[in-house]
This record gives sequence, structure tokens and C-alpha cells, in this order.
Amino acid sequence: MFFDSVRVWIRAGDGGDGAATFRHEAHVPRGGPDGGDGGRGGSIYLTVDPGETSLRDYRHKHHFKATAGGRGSGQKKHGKAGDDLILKVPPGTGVFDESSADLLGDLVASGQTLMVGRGGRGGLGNVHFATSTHQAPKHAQNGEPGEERQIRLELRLLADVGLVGLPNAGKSTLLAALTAARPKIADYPFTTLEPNLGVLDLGDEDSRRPTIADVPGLIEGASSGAGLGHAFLRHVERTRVLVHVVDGSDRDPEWSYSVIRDELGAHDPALLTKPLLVAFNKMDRLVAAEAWPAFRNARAAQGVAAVAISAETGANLAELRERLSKLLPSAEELAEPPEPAGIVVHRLESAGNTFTVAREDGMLVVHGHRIERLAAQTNFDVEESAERFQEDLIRLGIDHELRRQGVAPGDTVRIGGSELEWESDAWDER
Ligand SMILES: Nc1nc2c(ncn2[C@@H]2O[C@H](COP(=O)(O)OP(=O)(O)OP(=O)(O)O)[C@@H](O)[C@H]2O)c(=O)[nH]1
Ligand SMILES: [Mg+2]
Repeated sequence: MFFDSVRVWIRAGDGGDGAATFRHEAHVPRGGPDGGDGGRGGSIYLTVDPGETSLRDYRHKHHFKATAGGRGSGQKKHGKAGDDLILKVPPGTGVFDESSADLLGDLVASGQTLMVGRGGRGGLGNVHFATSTHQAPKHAQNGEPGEERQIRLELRLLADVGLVGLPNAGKSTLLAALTAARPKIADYPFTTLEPNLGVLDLGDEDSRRPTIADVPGLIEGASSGAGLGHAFLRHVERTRVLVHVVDGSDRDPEWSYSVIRDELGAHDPALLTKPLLVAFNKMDRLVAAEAWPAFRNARAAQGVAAVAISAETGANLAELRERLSKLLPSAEELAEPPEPAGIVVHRLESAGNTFTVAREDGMLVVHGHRIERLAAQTNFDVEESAERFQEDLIRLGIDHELRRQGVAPGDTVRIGGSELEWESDAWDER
């Protein structure tokens, strides 16, 4: 299986509840409020670790939860903060919100970090609610729920050089010949299912250390999805230079060459303008040596650079390395990610104070980020807290809208996870 696109469930930690406690003092029947705040819930982050090259780690584990904040307690003690959870991803990981398909972030540079689930704020303890006219508040806030979402991680490998070609052309053999990488090599197509990465040694005089990736074999129709084509082609998008490996011993190397060019172009025409070097491989075989002159002339006529090699015997690899080094940019440029580092878009909270009120399943349902959070933070068993919530409904204009839609005593109103009964309106006179 190929694991460069995975779905992951994220659940940040809930904030701890604030406490509603009162000081105990000798001779004082009831001291002032001293309930501390709940701790913040742990958040979840993704961070780029250059040591990672695939999303394989997410193959078996795809639920991640950060810990909740502790509850506040008496004597103004705050609850403990939940632990953050930091998940490692390889460079080139795009992060999408699964439900909206929005790009949340494009993680390319080492150490780049993106918060994907915000921990809930801790609830405020009752000390915060004392006023000169109300000195013994029983109200304390519940912790805010941690953010929960489903995200999709999509890897677009970041390599300087991409080896493309039909299956069995000798891409992995070439990668092994040019670098210290030891990919699996075998005499059947689709040996490589996940890209392998190596670091290219350009010789003692050259300080550049470009990375080279062996992209799984592409086949005719790859650009419309054949043979996991989309997934494989995605990896080519961000490489700087393409080395197109053609099996010179193929029955028709000219077809082998053009079918891949067609697929690259159909996937994204920009791929056809990337610097290109064609490696005509398996020259140790007689058929290849015989086919080379015609192939070479055809490329020359197109102005395409081609070099005849044998990845297996190592013949002419020095020339290939030399040509490749000329196509690669300077050391400074190589140090930068292949694309301007993706701007991290962070759309965790829908902005503003918008809400909707609608009838669903015979009840009135209020949707709105802000009010749903407030409902979750309210302990409706405490009358004082419930009253505060009613004030919030008025303040945010939701009370008005409910009345406009004809809410009547006894009606059920659902807000987030809470179902409330509309009582004969005590706050009518307000
Ligand atoms: N004679 C000869 N055989 C080669 C040469 N290069 C590769 N091969 C053989 O070709 C077969 C395929 O090589 P791989 O390197 O696995 O090919 P690949 O392009 O990575 O194939 P996929 O991963 O399936 O796409 C293996 O049996 C290699 O030993 C070469 O220069 N000469
Ligand atoms: Mg291979």
C-alpha cells in the first residue's frame, strides 16, 4: 500500500472546569469565593522533522488526543494545564481540513509547526465573578471543549531531483548507484511503491548536497489515476530537476520516452518546463546500444539533453553526475525549500459572532461557534450560571431571533450539545 495521503482524527484537550468554592475561616460561617480556574487543555501541533520521509507512521494510528486541563480548586488553585501533543511529519506535508477541504498549512521547512487542534481554555473560577453587589457567586465556568476535527495529510515529496520513468526502467538501480540509498531493486514492475530518497555526492569540490528521489514507476494513464498515478505524480511537482530514466532495452524506447512526457504534461503542463536530463539506461545490453543512436538523434532534434548509461555497471555515471550538477541551482538556492515556504494559513476558528436559528426535527436549533462554546462552558445545574447564559443569549441577539421565530414556553431549544427548555420568560421585563 501507498501511504502518502492519510486521514487523521485530532482531539485537543478540554479545558478544566473552574471551581466554585468559598473560603473556610474560623468564626466566619461563609468566607468569600476562592474557586481557582481550570487548566488549559493540551493543543495538538504538527511539526516538520526532516528525518521523516513518509506518512507511514500514520498508517496504523490515526486518532490523536491531547490531555485535558485539570479542574480548578479552592484557595484559588489553578488546574494543571494539559500536555500538548506534537506530531512529526515529513517536509512537504500539506494539511487539509477534511470536511471543508481547506488547506490549513503547507509544511515544508524543517521545524515548521502548525497548530491543528486548539486546547480548550480553562473555565474561570468563581473568584472572578464576585462584584460589590454580588459577593458570593456560585457561578464558575466549565472548561472550553478542545477542538476536534478530521484532517488529511498529503505528502508531496521535497527532493531536488526526481527520477521518473516507466516501471522497471532502472530508477531504483540508478538511485542506488548515485547515492548511499539502498532501495529494493527487482526485475518486475512496481517494485518501488514509496519514493526513496538519497543524497547526491557531486564530488569533493562541490559543497552542494542535493536530494534525489526515486519516484514509483508511472504508466500510461497515470495522469488520470492509473496505477496510483496521481499519488506518484504529486511527488514530481516540487522537484527542481527531472531525470527521466528510459530502459534502452525496451522494444520501443521512443514510445517509452514519449508516454511519460505525455503523462507529465497531462498532470501539469508546468512539469514539461522543468529542467530535464534523459538517462538512456541498460547500455550494457546489446539491444540498448543498438537503439541509442536513433534515440540520441531524436532528443538532439528536440533540444533535449540525453546521456547513455548503465546504472548496473556504472558506465557513464560520471557524465550523468556532471550534467546533473549543471542543471542544479546554487548551494544557497538549494538550501531554500523548492517553493517559497508555504504560507501557513490558519483557519481554526470561524471569525465573528454569527449564528443561525432554524427549526430542525421539531425543535429550534441555534448554530454558532461562539454561542455553542458558551453553552459548553455553562453548568446549567447552577441557577446562577444558567442565568448568565440567558444574558449571553440576549447580548448576542439570539434571544431576539428566537422570539422572532415564535419560540413558546415549553419549546426545546438546542444549542451545541445542550438542550434547553424555553421557560415562560422570566427575563421578559429586562
Ligand atoms: N542489464 C541491466 N539491467 C538493469 C540496469 N539497471 C537496472 N536493471 C535491472 O532492471 C530491473 C528493474 O530495476 P529497478 O531499479 O528495480 O527499476 P525501477 O525503475 O526502480 O522499477 P519500479 O520500481 O518497478 O518502477 C532490475 O532487474 C535491475 O537489475 C542496467 O543498467 N542494466
Ligand atoms: Mg524502483
